[in-house]
Amino acid sequence: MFKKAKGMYYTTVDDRQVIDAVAGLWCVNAGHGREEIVQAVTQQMSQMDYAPTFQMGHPLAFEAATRIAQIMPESMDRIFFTNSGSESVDTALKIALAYHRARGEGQRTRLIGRERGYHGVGFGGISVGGILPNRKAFSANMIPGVDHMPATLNIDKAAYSRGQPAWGGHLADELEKIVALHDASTIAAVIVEPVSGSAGVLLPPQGYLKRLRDICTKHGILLIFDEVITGFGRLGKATASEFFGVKPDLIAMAKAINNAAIPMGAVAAHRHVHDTIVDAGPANGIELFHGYTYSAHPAAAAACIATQDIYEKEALFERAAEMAPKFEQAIHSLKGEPFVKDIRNLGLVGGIELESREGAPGTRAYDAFLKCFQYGVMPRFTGDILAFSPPLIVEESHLDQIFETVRKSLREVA
Ligand code: PXG
Repeated sequence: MFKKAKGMYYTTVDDRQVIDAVAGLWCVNAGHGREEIVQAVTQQMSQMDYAPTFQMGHPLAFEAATRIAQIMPESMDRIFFTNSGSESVDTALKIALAYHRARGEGQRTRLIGRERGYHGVGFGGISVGGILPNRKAFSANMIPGVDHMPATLNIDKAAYSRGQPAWGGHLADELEKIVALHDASTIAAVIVEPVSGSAGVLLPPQGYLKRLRDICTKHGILLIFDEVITGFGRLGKATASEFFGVKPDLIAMAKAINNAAIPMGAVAAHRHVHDTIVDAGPANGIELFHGYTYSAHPAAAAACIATQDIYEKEALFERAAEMAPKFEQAIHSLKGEPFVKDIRNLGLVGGIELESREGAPGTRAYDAFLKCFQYGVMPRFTGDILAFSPPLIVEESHLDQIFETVRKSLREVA
């Protein structure tokens, strides 16, 4: 349990310092305890605690939207605020359905996700997601008409890839097979994480995302990037879309949008998608029946603006890009340590996959995690994968501390 956080470190309830190797939960990209954010939120809470965003509005909502729009890919400047990644995913899926209906193609209701995809825990997110434990208890109640593409990880073909694996671009063609099975006229959208984080750092093979884009464009299907983890500098650019040079129609985000100081998420829509829905709406009526009490909450919006200021002033996205080669070097130095079977990385995200114990999958990474924690480092673990995504303020000395601790921990795990 933690009681304090500052910069790269947490303090536990028993007063130990633990270095944060995963930015909280992939979200505290500017580091902990940023005074600028504290002040902006405090000031806003004393000035105005809450204002509705149904029919009414407040300036910070528009200011925050403008700031987000400025760093989104060109023309993706229509912003819808939510309070979490799960809500952003559901919002993006609904916008996709509304878009097709507005165009007179309301029969396009099918949604395509991917095996091992994580899109939060709403019914939409678990339906398009591919994480078994999140799905099986609710399987009878998934939203209908969903299909899944295969995951892109193949350790036999692409172990120890540095950056994007050379193998696997052809996996995007599986989408063509799904289109052939269901017909494009029934498909509304494809949703993927450009880099998947919580399933254990699964990277897009070279050419894969561009091929998905091309197939979607060819068949009039919207492409949604779930950038809840990749947004706001994780790969060294504002978005993964910018990093890969592939533009989706909708981007779901959350987490680092305001350094996780107050719950907030957002969806960025391409103008064309926004305008299609809004132009088809009734005059003076509501175009999209969707929104949350706390959409663009004043405190969250204040934290968002202060966070964007920090990213800009400290050039943290560029800093992430600068640190990425050092991060790559440090994480790959663990090749050959006990039980390590794969290491993969991109930007400031990395995963170390361990051989599983027979009959007890997940226990080895968990033991390694406990050792690391005991020695003052907090990575993330999922299955037998240790995941790393440090705050973008990370320094070389922190990287040394993180990965030397992991080395020591792995040597002590049976
Ligand atoms: N999409 C992606 C890609 C995510 O990583 C969500 C949506 C949902 O966001 P909310 O804010 O509703 O939780 C996420 C969240 C882990 C872990 O173990 C990852 C997430 C959440 C909790 C645990 O790595 N990512």
